[in-house]
Amino acid sequence: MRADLHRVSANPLSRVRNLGILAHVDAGKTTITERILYVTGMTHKRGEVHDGTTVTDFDSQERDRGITIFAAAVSCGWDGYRVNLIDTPGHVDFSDEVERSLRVLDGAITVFDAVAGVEPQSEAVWRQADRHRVPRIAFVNKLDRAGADLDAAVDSIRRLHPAPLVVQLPIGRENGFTGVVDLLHLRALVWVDGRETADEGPVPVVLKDEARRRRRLLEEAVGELHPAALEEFCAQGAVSAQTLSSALRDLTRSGDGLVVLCGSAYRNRGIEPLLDAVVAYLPSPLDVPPVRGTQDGMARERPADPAAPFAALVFKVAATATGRLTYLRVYSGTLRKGAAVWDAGERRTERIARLLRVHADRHSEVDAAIAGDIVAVAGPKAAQVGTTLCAPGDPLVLEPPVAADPVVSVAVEARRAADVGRLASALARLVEEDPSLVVRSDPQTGQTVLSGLGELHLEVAVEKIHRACGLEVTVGPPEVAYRETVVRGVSGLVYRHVKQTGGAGQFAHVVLDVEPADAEDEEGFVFRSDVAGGRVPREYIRAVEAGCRDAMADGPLGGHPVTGLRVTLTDGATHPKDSSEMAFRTAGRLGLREALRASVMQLLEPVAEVAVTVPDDAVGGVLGDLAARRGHVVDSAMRAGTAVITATVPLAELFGYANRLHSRTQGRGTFTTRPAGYAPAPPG
Ligand SMILES: Nc1nc2c(ncn2[C@@H]2O[C@H](COP(=O)(O)OP(=O)(O)OP(=O)(O)O)[C@@H](O)[C@H]2O)c(=O)[nH]1
Ligand SMILES: [Mg+2]
Repeated sequence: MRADLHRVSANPLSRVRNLGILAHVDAGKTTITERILYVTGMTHKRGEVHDGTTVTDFDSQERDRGITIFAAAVSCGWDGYRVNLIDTPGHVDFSDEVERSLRVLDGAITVFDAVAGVEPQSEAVWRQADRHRVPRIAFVNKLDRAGADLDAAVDSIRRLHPAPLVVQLPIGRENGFTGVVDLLHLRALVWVDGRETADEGPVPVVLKDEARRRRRLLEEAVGELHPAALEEFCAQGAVSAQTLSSALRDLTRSGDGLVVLCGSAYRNRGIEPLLDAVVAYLPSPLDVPPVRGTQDGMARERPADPAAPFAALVFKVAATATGRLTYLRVYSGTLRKGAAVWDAGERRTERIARLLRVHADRHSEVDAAIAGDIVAVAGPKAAQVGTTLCAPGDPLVLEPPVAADPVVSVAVEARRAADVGRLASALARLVEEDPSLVVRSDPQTGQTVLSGLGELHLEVAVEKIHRACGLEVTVGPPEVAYRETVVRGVSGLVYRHVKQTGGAGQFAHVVLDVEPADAEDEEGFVFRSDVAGGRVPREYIRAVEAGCRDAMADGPLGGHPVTGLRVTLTDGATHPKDSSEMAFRTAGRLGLREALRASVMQLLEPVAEVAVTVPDDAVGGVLGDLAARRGHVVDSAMRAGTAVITATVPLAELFGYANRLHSRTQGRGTFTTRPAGYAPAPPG
């Protein structure tokens, strides 16, 4: 079954699959990646997460903590196809890594735990993948676990997708799970311990009826979604394996159906059929729509064609012992070693010194990369995540991934005064590698403040500095990022910005209405102009809007960003000589600032949805503790001696919760969180 990578590398684009593995924390993404590398012959030993021996969790913190923190790319060959794979982290604090990965992927395997089914973070990454329109197949993992139930897991998947199409039937349960019936070809695949590959054979007699029944259900379900399958079903009363397979490919790519497979990564069962499904159903770079970007402000499309001008998106940068590596997804054209490329972000030309095929922390040099490839390059000195590298003669700017807003901050300080400069450059490097981290200096205290997506995110960041540079860092208590919003606005606020101090004067007159925005306005700011009869020219109106955005950076309650408001410019006046865009921008800024001071404002704090899983006997204590943390229980469910309590809790109250839960439940309780937006903070 081992494929020959060299043979694969000569294959055209249709034989490339760029995919990610997505799931809730601990669903088994890294273990699946590890087994894929094993069955494709890329490794000769199966690594384990708990031993710290996997290929993709190679960072020392990942090994110590037993979780994935950084998305890692690996490449392998299967059945004549090249599979570029990104193993992503499941912990919510690292969801920005997932976002950046999703931006450059053509497809994904979403993994579910056969016992827990859909978990909070599986839902979050599912929605993330929806936003990027990434076609997916599902793998229900851990079928060997006590309590594993494929049908129940599939039922919970219906929450995410209305048409799960299960193409396998498990053979044996829990510890006795040995293989699967392939419902397309009605054959059994059984993995015997100690043997490398699956034994293929007829469907076990006891499962024959059930396999036929499920095959029929699959044919009906596919027929309902796919015209060609329906036609065959009506004409012949059945659908052939070949028709099913091509229908499943279409349904996967359109997103109308979700192919579901199952197995146990830990026991190495179900991996080969998963790879077969990846190449059969998930799209190649040629099957996804041409990438879109802008050129001189005009929208442009680029086909995934090696002969087109070169364009690639930077989705990761990493400082390594041998220098800076820039990870690229090539969307069009061909990149050769030694080529000059245009860094559209920094606006400078860079030379590609080395081109590398990525294999987690190891790399092999190649001479060229073509459209559809994921590679790392050495040479570019300043390219940032989200930047486009492109042909100097044909510059294109691809849409960058959107970085999440940081919600938690800590003050950081070098323990030794002599290390201040080193800390500053270490922080700068950190932010470069992870744009969801932000470093700023607090204007009031002069302290350096590091902000990120959660407590763990910041802890990992600080520890990284410590491990990489040997720096001792003092870290302050975590604080959340507040926001301000309008509860009751003002109308007809008049602001006149007039300056006559010799030379050209400044004149701008604006009248503003400010009111709370509708909850659906996701951006948090809506600007409209109602000015009659061209009393204010269009470019000045745009300047007023820009000025309002400036004013939203610091609100009247405590200098926090302002969100959730609608501003209407109702009137204004200009001066024939002294009016300018700058004057109107200033009027917009100072006018809105005054309007906000006159409005009734509300402080908002970030809130998280927490799902706590605890043994029955600890429920009372956990509920009391959540109430003390201003939590609101929204759901609780009991299942086989454990309870899952879902609550919304202010993020500020969740600091240190991991330790608290651990001690309250003698280590038997676990919890996960996900951001749940902002909610009014109590006064004081
Ligand atoms: N019983 C059982 N355990 C498994 C299986 N697959 C993975 N595990 C275990 O589940 C734990 C988590 O596995 P990982 O592969 O690290 O999960 P992950 O999804 O990569 O986790 P994060 O990267 O931290 O989100 C490890 O202890 C694995 O050994 C499986 O099929 N059966
Ligand atoms: Mg992992």
